[in-house]
Amino acid sequence: MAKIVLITGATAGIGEACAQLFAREGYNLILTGRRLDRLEKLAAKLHKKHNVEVAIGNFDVRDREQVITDLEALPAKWKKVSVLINNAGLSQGLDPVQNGDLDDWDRMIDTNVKGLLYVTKVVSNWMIKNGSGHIINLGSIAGKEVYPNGNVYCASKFAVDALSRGMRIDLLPHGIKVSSVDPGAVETEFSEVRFKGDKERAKKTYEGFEPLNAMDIAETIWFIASRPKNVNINDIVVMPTAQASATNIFRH
Ligand code: NDP
Ligand code: 8X3
Repeated sequence: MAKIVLITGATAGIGEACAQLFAREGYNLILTGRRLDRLEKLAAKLHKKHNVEVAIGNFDVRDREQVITDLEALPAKWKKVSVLINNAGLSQGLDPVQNGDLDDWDRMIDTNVKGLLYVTKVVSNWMIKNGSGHIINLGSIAGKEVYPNGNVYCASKFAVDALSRGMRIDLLPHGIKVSSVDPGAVETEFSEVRFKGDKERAKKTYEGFEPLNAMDIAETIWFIASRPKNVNINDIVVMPTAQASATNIFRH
């Protein structure tokens, strides 16, 4: 059977681009997300185009019972996952901490930190049984630098950075590689989600410079996943050429 990649948050942006790229490379796919219609459409498209098998996990990563139940319900052949891409994540709001919305904070911490952990717990145990695997976490430049009003989103991505380091130590004896990718500005649905559907404000985020696109990050992830057995890429920070740091973007 072909190798299997499990991608969380495959209904949009970086996760969807990873699904396209790994399918092109012949991987069978487990695609997860909350929007079932998108998962079904993508699964049908990739099966037809690349003749790969696709399983769907239609769950919210914040719901730990559902994460465990849905993943464990997959047939045994799907549990031979070679690569887990912990991509599902979001930012909500961009406010100084004193004005922050508690629900926004919960959503970010529950998704970006706890959701990633729930999926990792299940899949790392499959990988331990299989004696190999590779986990690739989506961090962010926001997990390396704190920027104004980024407070809780940055904290959630600093947590991902810490988890990538911790997972690498704990899983090393089991033959499992752990890597992280930390992008700067990537034009996806990310800003629309951050600004709660305000498309104009979202568009402004990327005005006056050329941001990264989802496939730029998928290609980086593919590079990491396709290294030989003796090579692990711990961490890659990928920025748009026009972005020198989290807060320094050169706009025309
Ligand atoms: P998108 O908004 O385009 O995609 C986010 C994906 O995450 C969607 O597929 C969404 O699926 C899924 N998701 C969000 N919340 C949940 C949830 N509770 N349960 C299950 N799935 C969820 O954003 P990006 O592709 O840009 O973001 C992907 C990752 O990359 C995130 O972790 C983000 O923090 C990180 N990142 C993004 C950057 C950027 O500038 N865009 C830069 C650095 C890092 P659905 O809504 O269907 O559940
Ligand atoms: C997304 C990039 O700079 O908006 O993680 O935090 S940023």
